[in-house]
Amino acid sequence: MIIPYDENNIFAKILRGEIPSHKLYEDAGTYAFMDVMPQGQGHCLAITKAPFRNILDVDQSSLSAVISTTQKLARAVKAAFSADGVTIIQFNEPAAGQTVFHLHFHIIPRFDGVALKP
Ligand code: DGP
Repeated sequence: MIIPYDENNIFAKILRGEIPSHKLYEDAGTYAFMDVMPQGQGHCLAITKAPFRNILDVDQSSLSAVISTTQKLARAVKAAFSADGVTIIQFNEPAAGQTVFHLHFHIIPRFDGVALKP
C-alpha cells in the first residue's frame, strides 16, 4: 500500500521557505542542505522538490535527479572535509527508521577510525 504524502512534513516546510535551512545546492528538481542533527561532521541531505514520501512512491525521473544530486554532494563534502569516505543512507517508513516523510538521502563524510554518532 502506498501511503499518501503529508505536505506538513518539515522538509516540505523547508522547500516552501517556511522554516530556514542551510542550503548547499539547488537545481530544478532537487535541493540539498545541512542536517540539523548531524551524525558526523558535514552530514547533509539531498531531497526532491516534488512531493514523494520515500523511495516506495518516487518516480524514476525524480529518483535519478536526487541520486545525481546525492553524488554531487558526496563528492563535494568528501573534498571539503578531506574525508576518507562517504556514507549514503536512506530510510523508508518508521519500521526502517524514517522520521521525516519526504524522500531524502543522507550524505555523511567518514573518517578512518571514527564511528557515526548514534
Ligand atoms: P530520517 O527521516 O530518519 O532519515 O532522518 C531525518 C533527518 O532530518 C534527521 O537526520 C534530522 C533531520 N532533520 C529533522 N528536522 C530537520 C530540520 O528542521 N532541518 C534540517 N536541516 N534537518 C532536519
